[in-house]
Amino acid sequence: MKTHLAILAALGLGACSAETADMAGAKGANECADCPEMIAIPGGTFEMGETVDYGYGEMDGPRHDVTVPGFALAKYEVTRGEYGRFIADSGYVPERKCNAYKEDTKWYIDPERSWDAPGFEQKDDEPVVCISWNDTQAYIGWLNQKTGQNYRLPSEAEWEYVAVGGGLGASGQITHDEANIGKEKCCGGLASGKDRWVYPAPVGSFPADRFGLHDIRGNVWEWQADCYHVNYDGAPVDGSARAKGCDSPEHRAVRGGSYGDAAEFMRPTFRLPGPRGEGYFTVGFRLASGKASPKAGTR
Ligand SMILES: [Ca+2]
Ligand SMILES: [Ca+2]
Repeated sequence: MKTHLAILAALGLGACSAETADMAGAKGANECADCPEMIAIPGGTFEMGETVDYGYGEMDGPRHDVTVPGFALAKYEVTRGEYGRFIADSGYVPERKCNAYKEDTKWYIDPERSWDAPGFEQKDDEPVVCISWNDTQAYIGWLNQKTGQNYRLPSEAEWEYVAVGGGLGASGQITHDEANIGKEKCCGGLASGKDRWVYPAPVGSFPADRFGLHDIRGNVWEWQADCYHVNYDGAPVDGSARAKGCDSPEHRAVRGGSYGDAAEFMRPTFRLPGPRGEGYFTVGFRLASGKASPKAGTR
């Protein structure tokens, strides 16, 4: 996502060691008409993060062991159709602060754009964008009330764990045959090979990873539960989201790159911050559920 969304980056791989899954709360399929399709992810320990320095100081490290309990992650990004049902049912008014860019412009908040008018044509089976982190929380609150489930955003640890263990482009070598990505050089969408999309593709247009998850890489960035901190000093090591001690408490992390980004942004350890009250025309979200309750351990 253009370099301005932030400042930052990283790379790394770690071996996943599968353990007996604690699948408390993990759902393997649709629980109800309004419930998203969830994939059970077995727990394990992996090496998270890698220290990098792009000229702004060290970030995204140190590399450290994290043990992720079994949990469940949605097979697809939340779609525009799903978000639209929430809006129609609840009357919720999303924050209309959608960041976008045009050719040769920097990011700016475009008051004309919103989840239902992101600046390009969209169908209901494409991922919703232009929603803030706060808007994701409103959706999750509504969905939990409606379904009796306990959905949430994934933690950065959970997301990186599946990005590494999913096997798809774990080295960061994602191509247009594997995911909806953008131009090699900054910035914007590009259709090439099996990637026929300049803007978001219908979810599930590309092959699933080893877990059965689609579009972890590319299509749209995905909001994470964690407040943003430049490195992992003081971060939980139990797979839970970082909720305190952040140097940017009003920012939340996004992961995975988008239709408008080059493959280098798809590396498992790559992360960027965004203000929780603003959206981006390249950022959506994905639901998680199941165990990720904080324990005492931190780095
Ligand atoms: Ca594309
Ligand atoms: Ca994605």
